[in-house]
Amino acid sequence: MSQIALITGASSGIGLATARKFAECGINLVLCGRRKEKLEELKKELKEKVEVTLLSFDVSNRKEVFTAIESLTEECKQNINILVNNAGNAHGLDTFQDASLDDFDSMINSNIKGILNVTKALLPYLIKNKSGHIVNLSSIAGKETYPKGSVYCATKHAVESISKGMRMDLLPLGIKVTNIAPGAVETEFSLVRFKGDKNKADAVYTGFEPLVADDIADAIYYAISRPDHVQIADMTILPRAQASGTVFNKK
Ligand code: 8X3
Repeated sequence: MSQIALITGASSGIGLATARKFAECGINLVLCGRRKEKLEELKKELKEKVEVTLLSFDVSNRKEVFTAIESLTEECKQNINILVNNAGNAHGLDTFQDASLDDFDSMINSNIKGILNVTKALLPYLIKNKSGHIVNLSSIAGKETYPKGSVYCATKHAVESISKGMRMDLLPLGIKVTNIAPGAVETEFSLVRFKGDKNKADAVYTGFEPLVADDIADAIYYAISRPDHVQIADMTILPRAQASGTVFNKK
């Protein structure tokens, strides 16, 4: 049976790498993001391999999410069976006392409300199709809290909890839930966290070999391609030179 995957945050980083990996493996795609031009470029690249549909919305905007998902063709809605909740970001790396409420709001909106909005909008179709796999992108920050990361870490702890809760509640419906918790992956993540300060962003990944987005895309594909009776519940993936959120073996 041909598969269809919806990936949020598909215009860059782990989402983009996952789209490429899935296309290589013949999985049709619904690619979601805010940056329409980037999605169009990706569609041009992948449409020879698989069917690609684009949806442009902000995951934190409930109305936009539901309208976009409703706009999918009936055929797509009847066959969609994989959801990769990848969209999310860190805004700032500051002590609690210095961090801004605006940054807190941005992280809560994209990292928590985003998963809730997209999953609730798509879930009726996964349930109707009696087949489904939801992959939630957490972080090492969902396993531990580090200094200056209180709210980012809180949002990723929420993802961990939501993944566990979904896995239990969706169990009778036959829907698998996988939680993936990467450590340091060199993407636009740090550039966004440091609001475009490239020096600060680059410094995060110097002195060791970080993960790249393809490493996580491989793990996501591994999780969704297991035999039917196997459910990968949780994967924590670190660079060889990282032992925890803050412990690195830097040269
Ligand atoms: C991204 C990894 O270590 O910067 O979630 O929190 S980390």
